[in-house]
Amino acid sequence: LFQEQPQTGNQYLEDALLRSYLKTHLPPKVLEEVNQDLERFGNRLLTKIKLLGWECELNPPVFRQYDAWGQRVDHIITCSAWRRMKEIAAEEGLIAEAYERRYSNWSRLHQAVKLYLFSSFSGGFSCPLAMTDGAAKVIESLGIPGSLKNAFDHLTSRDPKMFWTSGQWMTERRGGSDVANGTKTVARKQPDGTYRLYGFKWFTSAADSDVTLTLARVVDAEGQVKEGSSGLSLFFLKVRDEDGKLNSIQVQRLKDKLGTRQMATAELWLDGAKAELISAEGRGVASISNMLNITRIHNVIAAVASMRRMISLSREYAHRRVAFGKLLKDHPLHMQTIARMEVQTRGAFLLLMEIVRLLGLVETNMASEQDQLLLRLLIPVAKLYTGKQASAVVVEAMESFGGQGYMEDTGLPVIVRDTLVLSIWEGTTNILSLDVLRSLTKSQGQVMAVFFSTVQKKLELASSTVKLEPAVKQMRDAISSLVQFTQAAGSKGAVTMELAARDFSYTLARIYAGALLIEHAARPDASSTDISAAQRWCNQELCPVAPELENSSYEAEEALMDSALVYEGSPACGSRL
Ligand code: UCC
Repeated sequence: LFQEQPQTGNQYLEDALLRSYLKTHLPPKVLEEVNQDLERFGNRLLTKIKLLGWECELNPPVFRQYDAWGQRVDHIITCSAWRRMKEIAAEEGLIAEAYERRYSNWSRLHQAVKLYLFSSFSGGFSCPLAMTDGAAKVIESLGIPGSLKNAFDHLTSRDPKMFWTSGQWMTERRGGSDVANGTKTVARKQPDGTYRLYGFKWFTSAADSDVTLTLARVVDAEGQVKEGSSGLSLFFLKVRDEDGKLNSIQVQRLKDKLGTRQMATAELWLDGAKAELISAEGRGVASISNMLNITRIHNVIAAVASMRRMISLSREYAHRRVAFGKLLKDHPLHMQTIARMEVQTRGAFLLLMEIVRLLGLVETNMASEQDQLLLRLLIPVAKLYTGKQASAVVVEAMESFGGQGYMEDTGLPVIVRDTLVLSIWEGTTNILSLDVLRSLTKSQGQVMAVFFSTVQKKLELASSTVKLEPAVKQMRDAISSLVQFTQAAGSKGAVTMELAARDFSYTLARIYAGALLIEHAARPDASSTDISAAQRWCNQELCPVAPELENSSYEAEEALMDSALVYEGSPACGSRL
């Protein structure tokens, strides 16, 4: 029995939704140029970059701690394909595009689309690019101070010889979520105004990067540090000096990860690493949030890209593979399964485009206050939701290949493994749900007002499209349930909201994506598939937080019962329950 290998072509040309989105939103002149660039890039991905990505998978980084003569060298050896990816990233302007702003507010979207096409072929190089973009963003938001101008130029360069990548060293031994309490690294001020960092960074991705941003606690004149979030400050450092020697950093070991194995993640000892303080003292978390918001958007890019890639392979395979006497594509149940994944991917894709559209407006001073609030809310919503969607879709898509999907050398398990991290790093689903609440609190509820008014406006656009009436009705019902929930939860206090945070965030994601799908389907040149995608999306439970409130899931007694259910029979806490 031999199977035919799925053969996909230029991923830009084959992505109908992407192309119709660009056609709808980009000004004609920008569309013309961007279209040309993406078609060319799609060919380069297909003919060159895809092979390099696979080479990166086959040749993961190796750690060499000592040389032949017993000298400690701590070399992380990466393969030539990985190093070539870095050059390609520069040549293609995968970071530069967003900062040069040659297409004004559309530059960010152009960059995001290129990253989206690149992601599944990048052999894991999307990760350093995410952090590089985040570092450039932090430096730009500081007004590109003189001391960081050189670094900014390197991070945003199109010259492969100049281009630098950045790390983001946030996670210490106590974990990566509770940064405020988990960060033990200290910073000692030097007579020349620089700092020396001492501490242990437990999870540093792309440890072969040129520079990094990291958090530490400044030691005061009495030798004390301030604990908690307000004791953290943000530092910039070069990983190596001019001679290529590590900056008083020791590599303890490389992490043995489930996926993203192409990319070196290391445990690092900082033993006096020379660094520059780049935030106000005690404003480390707020300052690194600029980076986090960018890396979280990259996470969304990767999530949508892996869904799109798996569907692309799956539909192509269905076109070739015969079972039970006919092609898979002629089995309605098989097509129904892929179509359901397609609808999920479309919703996620439009959420991504909305975020980068808004970011582009913010970065060119064209955003209203409402746009800024909406962006603040939608980043964690999209990150947490698409991470979960992607995990489900890629596993389902793997199954659509039968046993072949489980075979390593098809490359499919690699996509699955690499996707599973997307709901973990850059903030887990629950941490991001709490960040959604943080955005509500910080804006005193304004983000919700903007959310409701934006969704309503999008629905109004569809008022004359008869075929969208059922979807619009489902959305209006969901919105009124959400309004009722927010009123009810408001009178119940913080514990209710915390327990509801995940369902609430899912609700926001489903309603907002529903509005985007309806908006896209209400275009004059919308296709029947656009309408169907909107309708099918809206057929799901759009407001999962409402029935759960009805079920009393967020009451204190239910929270106690959660623990009882979890720990029944466990020797750990059994006696206390
Ligand atoms: O590093 C990692 C792996 C690297 C690999 C990267 C690859 C990316 C690949 C992408 C695809 C290929 S993983 C480590 C990830 N760690 C995190 O994401 C951290 C997760 N934890 C959180 O997000 C927490 O919620 C914290 C750390 C933000 C909580 O800290 P605090 O100090 O308790 O939070 P506060 O006190 O609420 O917030 C402190 C300040 C506030 O500002 P002010 O003081 O002005 O009121 C907040 O409003 O920070 C502000 N802030 C934010 N601002 C906090 N979060 C945000 C935000 N998201 N946006 C804007």
